[in-house]
Amino acid sequence: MRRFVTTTAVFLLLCNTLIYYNTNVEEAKIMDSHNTEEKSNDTQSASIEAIVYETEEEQINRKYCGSPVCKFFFPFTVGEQESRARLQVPGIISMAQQTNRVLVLPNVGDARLGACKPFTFDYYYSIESMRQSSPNTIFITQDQFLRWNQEMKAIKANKFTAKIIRLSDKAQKEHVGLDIKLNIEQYRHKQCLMPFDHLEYENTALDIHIRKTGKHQAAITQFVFNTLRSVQSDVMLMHYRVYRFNCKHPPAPLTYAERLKKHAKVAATLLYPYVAVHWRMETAAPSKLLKCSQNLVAYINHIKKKTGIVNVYVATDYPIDGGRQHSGTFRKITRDHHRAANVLKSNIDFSTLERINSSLPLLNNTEFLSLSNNAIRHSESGIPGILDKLILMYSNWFVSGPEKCCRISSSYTAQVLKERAAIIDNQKEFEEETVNSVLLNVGDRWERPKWP
Ligand SMILES: Nc1nc2c(ncn2[C@@H]2O[C@H](COP(=O)(O)OP(=O)(O)OP(=O)(O)O)[C@@H](O)[C@H]2O)c(=O)[nH]1
Ligand SMILES: [Mg+2]
Repeated sequence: MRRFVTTTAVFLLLCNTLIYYNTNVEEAKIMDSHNTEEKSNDTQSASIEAIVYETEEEQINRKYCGSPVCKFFFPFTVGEQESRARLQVPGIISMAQQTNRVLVLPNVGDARLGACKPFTFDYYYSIESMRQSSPNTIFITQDQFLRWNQEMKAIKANKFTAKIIRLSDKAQKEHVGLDIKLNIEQYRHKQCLMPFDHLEYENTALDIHIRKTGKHQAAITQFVFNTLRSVQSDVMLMHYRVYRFNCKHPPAPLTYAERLKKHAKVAATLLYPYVAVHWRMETAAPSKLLKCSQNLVAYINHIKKKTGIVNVYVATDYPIDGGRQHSGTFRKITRDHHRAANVLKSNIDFSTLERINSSLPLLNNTEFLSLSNNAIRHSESGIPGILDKLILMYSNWFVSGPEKCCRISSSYTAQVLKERAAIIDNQKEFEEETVNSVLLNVGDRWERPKWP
């Protein structure tokens, strides 16, 4: 009899646990299907047996991390604006991989990545494609990390240890600053870490200093990975302040969210065939801008004649349709900027994202709105920046500014060129393709003004 009762109890517990496991995993959509599918049947049945005896805490961990113990890496602020921040993400994924931790993806907004921003990571980027290119890494969003923390608080689990790590690249030689005292409450408040309150924050931070250089990649990377591996805390919270971190075999570049690509394609289809201009004015020499604009007008007229293309699309960080400048770091707009823009406006008939949006209104697009609980603010500058970038990538002809007329080393422009080169490479396979969307060049620069 006793044996019957025990067997029945174990059976019921098993059913219960399986129901809990299934519904919660489905509901939270946390675990990557690829990650789970890859596990063999043997491992699955072994883990089902293990689940039977798991505590509530272990079950919560399994839901978010796929194992009864969670270790997280949360880069809660990534320095620089969108294009440059995007370049950092493969290195950040490597850090999570090297330390065997779940990567918590920070929020985004206004062309920045960080915990203080209003939208989840997938507002800008495809988490799905990250999962496909790094199938053994677990990615969760900041919101999911918060839910994990709240669930742990609700069951009164012991608080989890958390360490602040600051990575910066102003040093002459790699070194670590240990025991850096922080006013942790003030710091958490400033960095929007207050909601993650079921953590035991260490009062000292770990500062990792590296060189800002394109050289010594292997040594710098190893130094960073080794230092991170020495951290024992359950949660590593990183303030990432590095301009460039070149790890040797980085995972695939970050791709934009599918719906953004789709939206940009629809916009491009309205414009085809078109010449696209990128004018990143922020660090141009103001005194050269008038001549730059005159040269741009001449260039556009020449290319229109040469290719027979009539439509022109202009993307720029200058507020070409009024309002605020499109780059958060573009502080000083002078009369020279306005005069240069007026020359372009009065000589060329062109489209811009804002002008196209009157026929493709983003703000009425339910697919777009449904992605976030927060209504899109009209001032959100990241989405227009990404859409402009994609529309430039898809254009038939692309031109950007020459030296002194623009930020010549812009990673924004560089990403347009890189993607165009890839599209052209694939295009060769479809030679009979005569549709309007054929790309005719990778990129050009209009003529720079003469200067003494
Ligand atoms: N809408 C719009 N925004 C732009 C355009 N060009 C630049 N921006 C904005 O300005 C920001 C530029 O910063 P980054 O994306 O870091 O690019 P960058 O500063 O040119 O490149 P780095 O010098 O490598 O940092 C972008 O994130 C956009 O938000 C543009 O043509 N259209
Ligand atoms: Mg930048």
